[in-house]
Amino acid sequence: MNIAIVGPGAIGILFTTMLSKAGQNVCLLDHDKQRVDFISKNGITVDSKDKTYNYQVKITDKAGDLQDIDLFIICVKSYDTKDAAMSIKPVLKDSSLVLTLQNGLGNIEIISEILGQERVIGGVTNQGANVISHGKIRHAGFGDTVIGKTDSKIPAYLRDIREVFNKAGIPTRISKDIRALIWSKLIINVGINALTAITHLKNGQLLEYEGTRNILCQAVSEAMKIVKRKRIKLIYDDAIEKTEAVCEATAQNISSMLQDVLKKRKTEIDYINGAIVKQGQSLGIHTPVNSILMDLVKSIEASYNKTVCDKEG
Ligand code: KPL
Repeated sequence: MNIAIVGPGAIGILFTTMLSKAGQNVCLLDHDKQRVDFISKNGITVDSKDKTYNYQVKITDKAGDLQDIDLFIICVKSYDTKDAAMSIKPVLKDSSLVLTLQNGLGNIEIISEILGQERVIGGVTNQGANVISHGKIRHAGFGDTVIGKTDSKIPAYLRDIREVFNKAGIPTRISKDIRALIWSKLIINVGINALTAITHLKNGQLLEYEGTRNILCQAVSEAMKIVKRKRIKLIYDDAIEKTEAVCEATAQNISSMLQDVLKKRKTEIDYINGAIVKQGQSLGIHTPVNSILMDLVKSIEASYNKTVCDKEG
């Protein structure tokens, strides 16, 4: 399968490497020319549980290089979804499919509007990975990946993608209810991401302290009120239990939002806890804990460029 991965974050790099290693024809699209040159020369290094390996991958900074692509996998941050979709629009062939493996709410809608709903596949991954440096990642958690269509159909190409992913060592299954899938992942991110970004704790450490455990439970419980009102059937029974299980499964992982904060980058807070606050407002459901988490992360972002003394003064 000819695959293009859009977005050089940890998940984009991980999928590029695993799918290339499994013999697929994969190219990574990265807007940063300097990083493209570095990775072209040095390949990708993956630190995994028990081994480290280096792998040569195809990478480009020009969307025009991506010809005859069967599957685009969008791995950019939610606030870059529109730009990513626009950049690949000119190189799509009629049969090209576009899979989003992003966090947060709203990505399927944005991609569908720009590239056409019929080619869009929703997906979530609980693989945990962190960027260590240019071209070097740590594969910290081996969660599952779930894909599905918004119309609940299971066309043959969905099975093909599942097979390609499974053969590459990315455990993947298909769901008929993509909305449930996106919300099921969102709830986990609501419980983990902002809290780790604020406390600088790894996912597993959130369970070690009464305070963080309590806040995690409250943030998830608020989000569950929205889930119930919208009559969304999640893919697990107990949201708090599931979020805690993901903390354990990805215990050593630095969440994507904490990685952003550590690198002083914009976060996806508006698409995660911010999305819960917004939904709560439109449904008349109070979400005070999510609102505080959102305000704290936004304050952290806004004060990136202040020194400690500035902050004190
Ligand atoms: O999706 C994640 C993220 O960091 O964004 C989790 C599942 C929390 C793993 O770190």
